[in-house]
Amino acid sequence: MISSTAKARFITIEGVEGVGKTTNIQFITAQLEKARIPFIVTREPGGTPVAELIRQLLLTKRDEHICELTELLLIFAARAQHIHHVIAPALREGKWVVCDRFTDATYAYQGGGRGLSMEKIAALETMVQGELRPDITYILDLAPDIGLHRARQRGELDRFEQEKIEFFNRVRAAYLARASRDPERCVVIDAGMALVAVQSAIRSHLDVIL
Ligand code: T5A
Repeated sequence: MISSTAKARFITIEGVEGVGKTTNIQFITAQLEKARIPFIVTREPGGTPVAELIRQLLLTKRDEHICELTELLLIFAARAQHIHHVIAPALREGKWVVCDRFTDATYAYQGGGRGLSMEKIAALETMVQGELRPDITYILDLAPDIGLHRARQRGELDRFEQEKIEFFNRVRAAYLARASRDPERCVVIDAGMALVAVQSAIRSHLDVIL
């Protein structure tokens, strides 16, 4: 129920590449500003100088193959750093945190995409995050070929964006599976709609919370 999210302060935004996360985070923060809610905006992987270095390791294509387990551990290493230095302090200070991707991305990309066990991911989630979970997650849902087309228009593709379409189909399916298991937290929005319609859907949800 919406009323149960009245105290929500940790918002994440998720979806496959090029789905409009960055664009819609700007919209979300504009709504928070209007409501005079103190907030920070951050992203994963990244959000601190060290975590941003790990992001570079993860996104840059190299001759040496990064094995699946290394990828998973790097993502959680960056997340531990990010939580310790940025997310937890902001929440303690009463600031809302708006984060571009979080652990749902790990379940979707490393679990769905790479095929790592969800149990292994859940064990790391508990180790790194303790009780910390997002209060609201907007999952922007879009056919991966459309999102990748948008991403390609920006130029060079990163290590993930070079994956085959089947990889992204599994990522999308994993996001939707998580949303159906946790409908109170996850708000699925059709990101194939015009931007104004996507933002209207986000605003309808945010208006109730704010
Ligand atoms: N990763 C991350 C993991 O594998 N595991 C993890 O645990 C985590 C946290 C990070 C990569 O790391 C992986 C997943 C990722 O591959 P990223 O930079 O966060 O990469 O993710 P990207 O998806 O690559 O981010 P993008 O910047 O490409 O996409 P956005 O932010 O979703 O899209 P945005 O807002 O830049 O929009 C793209 C274009 O589409 C237009 C925009 O104007 C822009 O030109 N657009 C629309 N056009 C038409 N209609 C709409 N409704 C539109 N919305 C936006």
